[in-house]
This record gives sequence, structure tokens and C-alpha cells, in this order.
Amino acid sequence: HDMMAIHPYNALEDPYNLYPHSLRSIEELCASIVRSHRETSQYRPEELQALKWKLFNREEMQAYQSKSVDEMWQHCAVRLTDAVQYVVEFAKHIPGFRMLSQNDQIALLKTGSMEVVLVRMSRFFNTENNTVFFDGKFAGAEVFKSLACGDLIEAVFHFAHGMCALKLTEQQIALFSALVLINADRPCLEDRGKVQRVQRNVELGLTHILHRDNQESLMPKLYQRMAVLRSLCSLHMEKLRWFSQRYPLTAHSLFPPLYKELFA
Ligand code: CLR
Repeated sequence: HDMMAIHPYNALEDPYNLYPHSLRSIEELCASIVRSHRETSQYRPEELQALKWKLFNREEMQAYQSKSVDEMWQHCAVRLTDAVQYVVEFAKHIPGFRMLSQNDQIALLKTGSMEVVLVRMSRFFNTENNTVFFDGKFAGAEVFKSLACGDLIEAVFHFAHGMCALKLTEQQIALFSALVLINADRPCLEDRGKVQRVQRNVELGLTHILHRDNQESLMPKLYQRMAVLRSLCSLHMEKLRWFSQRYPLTAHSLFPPLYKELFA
């Protein structure tokens, strides 16, 4: 008893794991999310840094610009689906995600996977010349001209620019991506309560990371970014509906099955 008075039980380090929401368990949650992000992010920051000035030349740009609308859509749908596949892999390793029902996992991915791709896009964006890593080199918005949805491309590039301005660390991007995905407000959830519990843990993780980095002021900015993401994704869906009406055959038979399953 005397010892306890001198050395009170350290709840923060929690050696006996008496507090389920102790710092230790939050740190473990953060570590798995960061690990999952790293393993599914395709390129490491230093690899992207090295590629930063590898740009498409004039002929290559013209080749993209002279593609037909449906050809370019199909090409981009394949690239996007590839990126979405990595996001699905990321989701599977967020602690708690696999405890959700199959229905709820799919509902979260349907609404969230494209949003996470756009968050991830900021890692692949060069703000000095407004280009994005696409097909092995950096491309400006004009490369996507033949998609015929300039407003969407412009909005997406603008969003990436704004995300880059926040200068998030890889750990912050990982936790933010997880929070974008695990959102109890999404439509068509069976067990909202369960999603809410997972969401609270991820929120605790993000708060913890920001507190540790002395950057709590980022929290309101990140919530604001989440609202912008929602509007970008509804614009994407709107464009996809427009395209499918115009080119039903391409949309039906040439789009990747996962792209159709999640977005159609
Ligand atoms: C996002 C981060 C991923 C790698 C990656 C792959 C494909 C890229 C995507 C990133 C960003 C957005 C992107 C996409 C291919 C086409 C798409 C450049 C870098 C643009 C915005 C066109 C969208 C067209 C749809 C309307 C079909 O880890």
C-alpha cells in the first residue's frame, strides 16, 4: 500500500491493461492502421519524390487527348478500379472492419472507397505544376480532356491541391483515410451501432495522433475536407450516369466488374 502511494498506477502506460481505452490500445489501433496504409499505398513517399518531375511529353499528351470519350473513360475506370482494390485491402485491415457484416462492409466501401482514393491522390500530386501521377508519369488536367468532364477533373485537382496544403504526415493520412471509410452516417447500414463503435475508436486514434503531433487545429479542417469529398463523389456518380446513358455498351461490357459493383 505504501508503494502504491509513492508509485500510483500509471493509467497511461496501463501495464495490466486495466483500461480498455488506454493510451496503449489507442496506439495499437493507430499502428495497425498505419501499417495497413503503408502496405497498400502502392508507392512509398521517397519513390514518389524521385518520380516527381517525370512528365508526359507533348506526343504522349496528344495521344491521350485524341482518344475517344469511351476509350478514355474505360482507361480511367481501369486505373481507378486498380486504386480502389488497394483501398479495399486497406479497409480489411482496419481493426473492427472485418467484424462488420458483409452487407455493412460493402455499404461502407460503396460510398467511401472513391473518397479514400481521392484522399490518397494527394500523395500522388505535385502542387508545383498541378500534375498527378497517372500511368507511370505526371499528368496535368489537360490529359483528361477527352473524358469530357472538365468540371469534375478541375474539382478533383483543386481538392488534391487543398489536401497537399495541409501537409499531412503518412500517419495522419492513414488515420484520416480510415475515418473517411468507417462512417456510421452512410446509407444502407444494418448495424449502425457497431459501425459507430468502430468509428469512435478510429476518431480516438486520429485525435491521439494530432495531439501527439501538436496539430489539433487540423481536426476541423479535416472534417471540412470530408464534406467536400462527399460532393466530389456525387459529382463522380453524376458523370458516371451521364456516361452510361451515352455509352451503355462500354459501361456495361468494358468497365471492370468491381467498378460497376461499387459505383453503378
Ligand atoms: C489515386 C491514388 C492511388 C493511385 C491512383 C491511381 C489512379 C488515379 C488516382 C490515383 C487519382 C485520380 C485519377 C486516377 C486515374 C483517373 C483519375 C488520376 C493517383 C482521374 C481523376 C480521372 C477520373 C475519371 C472518372 C470520371 C472515370 O493510390
